[in-house]
Amino acid sequence: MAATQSEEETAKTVAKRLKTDENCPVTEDGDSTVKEALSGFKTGQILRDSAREKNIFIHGKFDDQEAVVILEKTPIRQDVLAEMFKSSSLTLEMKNDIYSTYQLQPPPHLNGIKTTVICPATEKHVKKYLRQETFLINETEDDYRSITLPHITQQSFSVQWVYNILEKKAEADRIVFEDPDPHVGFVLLPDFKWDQKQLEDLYLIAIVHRRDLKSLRDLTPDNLPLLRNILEKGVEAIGKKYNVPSSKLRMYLHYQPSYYHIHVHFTSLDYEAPGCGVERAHLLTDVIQNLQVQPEYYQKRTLTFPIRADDALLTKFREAGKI
Ligand code: DD3
Repeated sequence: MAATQSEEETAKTVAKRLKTDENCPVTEDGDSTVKEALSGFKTGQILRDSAREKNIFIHGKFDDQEAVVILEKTPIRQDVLAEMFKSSSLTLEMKNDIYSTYQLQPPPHLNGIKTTVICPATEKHVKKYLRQETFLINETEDDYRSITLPHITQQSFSVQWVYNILEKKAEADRIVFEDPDPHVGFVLLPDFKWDQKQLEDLYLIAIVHRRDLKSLRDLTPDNLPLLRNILEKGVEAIGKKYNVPSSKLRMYLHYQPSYYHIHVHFTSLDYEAPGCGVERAHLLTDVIQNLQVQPEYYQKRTLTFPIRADDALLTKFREAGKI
């Protein structure tokens, strides 16, 4: 019964590499390196790719689970050059006068591709990566109350991954700094857009412990101690760990945020992070001052933000005759 045995063997391997109930290639326990973990991925639509950014976003399936896989080549690091030159093979492509081109084959450990897997992925995840036209919305106080707030309540976007971080159920080993205070405390950790291999594209997020603040719109002067705490201790922790001073840090909140649990972005000034433009980013220092000058600033002011053509919120603004 060799066939049965190999089938059993396969089932065991699959069970080992797939975590519990989901047929997604997640490894939590034991070895974090899994061979052929992506071999079960059936490629579907290419959602987006960029030769300049050297990445590709693929919609596909693991068995019957919808998934998005993101592959990205990362920058070449100076500190590995010596080893790279020493242990790579070189294949000539062409030679002409003083000019020649090659394919260099680095050893596997210097040739990694940053990979992100979202599985099971919802339609929202799939849409997120499709290129889309965007529009600006000027959201008044009334618009927020009558259109945006009902929309975010009704959609009930999951922030389970945020709670997992706060409860140390995920990424606990990646935490750079934590202030455990329930009112002004937060967790600072690398955003997963950053592979932490170089400081040029440094990207961390401060996620607050309290769970009652959805976005900028909820901020009042009561939250000034929280915001000042994030500014002060976030800067201090990043200075200590990465030796990057506050004068090289861009600290801001998004409006609209991509998840409705208040958080602050810390990115390197030398890196034009996606979403750091004027149409979406609100500098933490400005937010603090606005609240000092006008207590109801973020409840009263019209806030402008970009929105994708396929976003349901845009439809709601259209239906209300607001654009
Ligand atoms: C997200 C915004 C959210 C797809 C993608 C990202 N940093 C995260 C889960 C864990 C994380 C993040 C949603 C989701 Cl690619 C859908 O981001 C995260 N962990 N930004 C960290 N450290």
